[in-house]
Amino acid sequence: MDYNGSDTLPGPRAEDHLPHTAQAAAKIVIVGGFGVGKTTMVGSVSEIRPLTTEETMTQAGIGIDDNYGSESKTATTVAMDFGRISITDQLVLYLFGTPGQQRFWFLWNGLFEGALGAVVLVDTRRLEVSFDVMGRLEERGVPFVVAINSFPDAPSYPLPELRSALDLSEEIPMVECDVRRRASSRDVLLTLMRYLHSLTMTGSLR
Ligand SMILES: Nc1nc2c(ncn2[C@@H]2O[C@H](COP(=O)(O)OP(=O)(O)OP(=O)(O)O)[C@@H](O)[C@H]2O)c(=O)[nH]1
Ligand SMILES: [Mg+2]
Repeated sequence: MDYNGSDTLPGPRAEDHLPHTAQAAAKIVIVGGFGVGKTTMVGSVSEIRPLTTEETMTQAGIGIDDNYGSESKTATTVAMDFGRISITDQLVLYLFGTPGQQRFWFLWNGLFEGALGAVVLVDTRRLEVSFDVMGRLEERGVPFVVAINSFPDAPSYPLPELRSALDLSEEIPMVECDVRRRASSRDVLLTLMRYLHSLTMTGSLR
């Protein structure tokens, strides 16, 4: 077997190494329906090159793949996204984005395993899918925050109206975001961490 050239493989980059101050790590899942921006969020916020498992959506997927008229979307996650962010010097989050197409939802249970919390990404054009998503997290006892990813052509509603439409209880944080922006995605994760901390303080975190 020819191993010529194997020494030219790129080695780990400086940013791939865990900060030496890291003391704790938590697994966080980014979940939501098809095309809400999960892969975009993991990619925008990750400090390591994110792992994606995207496949091109082709004509063959017509009638099988979910489609809601997002003509510009050409790829879809078939297994998971993976990224990492140091949220403080001590705390590192491992981010797992789920596939959004319903035919891959069977993979979610594995991805939820050991997760400390979740971000539910919501597109206001398709609120209905969020009920299934939140229901599954509740079933698995994974606490979550809701982040409304604002697409330009999506209807904009006041957050209290959305909260009521999603039948979301008052204590669950809800924020607006633009997952293409690193700072915005990071703010969502900080909201989740603050929420998890408050649950720990009140003893409600399982
Ligand atoms: N305008 C706008 N476009 C966005 C935003 N977030 C994501 N997009 C675009 O919307 C498309 C969908 O994003 P993805 O990140 O692939 O969505 P996903 O949830 O991972 O999709 P699946 O894995 O197929 O479920 C991409 O073309 C993004 O560039 C946003 O906040 N605003
Ligand atoms: Mg994706």
